[in-house]
Amino acid sequence: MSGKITFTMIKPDAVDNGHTGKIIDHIIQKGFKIVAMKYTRLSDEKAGEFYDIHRERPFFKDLVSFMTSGPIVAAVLEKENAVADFRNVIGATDPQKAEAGTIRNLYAKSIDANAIHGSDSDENAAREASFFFSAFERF
Ligand code: IDP
Ligand code: MG
Repeated sequence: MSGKITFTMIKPDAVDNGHTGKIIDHIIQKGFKIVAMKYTRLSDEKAGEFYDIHRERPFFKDLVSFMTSGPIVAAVLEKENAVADFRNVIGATDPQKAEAGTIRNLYAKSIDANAIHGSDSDENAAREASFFFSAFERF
């Protein structure tokens, strides 16, 4: 059964490049409802905890340092089949491989600074939403 919410972050590169407004509009145009949103900045500890699943990967240190390098916009999005549909809206992790018209194709420059995060499962969507928004702790 596919769930109704997913979690996203507009990453520091996209916020710094002034793409926040265009990305939010893109998300809304694709049929997602924003049910929580926050402009914030991650600490080393929070970024490490968020990406705990990647702790053993060679790029983990760079990922944490990138994700803490500037402000981000975190949001919870609602739509039928939210997780899978949103992964299609953002495109592949490597923007060179992201389909034309996806957010990463339009706004990302590299695999590490790739503009946006999207949850990869209903379970992680719930975990990530509750990580930023106490209102989602019940999901
Ligand atoms: P995803 O964001 O498309 O789900 P993941 O494999 O979950 O991709 O990786 C999390 C994040 O870690 C990516 O969005 C990207 O910022 C970074 N990342 C993934 N693979 C690499 C890599 O090979 N080099 C550098 N950074 C990477
Ligand atoms: Mg992922």
